[in-house]
Amino acid sequence: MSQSHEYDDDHAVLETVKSKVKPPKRYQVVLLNDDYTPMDFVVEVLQRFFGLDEVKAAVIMMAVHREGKGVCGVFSREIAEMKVQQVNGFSRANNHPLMCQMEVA
Ligand code: TYC
Repeated sequence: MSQSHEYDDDHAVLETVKSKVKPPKRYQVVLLNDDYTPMDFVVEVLQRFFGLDEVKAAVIMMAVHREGKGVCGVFSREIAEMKVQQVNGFSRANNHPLMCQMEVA
């Protein structure tokens, strides 16, 4: 907290208090391209863990495929951590190298 003083028209001392509390950071959950994960599997991941319909999932998958990386969504730190674990766990359980990570938005 930082405090300062001002004076109003009646010369009364007014105290202003500035909060240093910042809004929580937001995190992008990002998928990375690779040469081995099937396109259908990536589309399924985007539908299953990010609630996207098939068309939106396919658009994001193709963007990742072409550009190397793409954002699946933006979340609080806790939710982003959970999504990354879910996606990487599901990919490993299905023997695909698909990589999901988080970045500060
Ligand atoms: N490049 C993969 C292929 O050609 C498809 C793919 C897309 C893999 C997105 C990962 O995050 C990814 N089968």
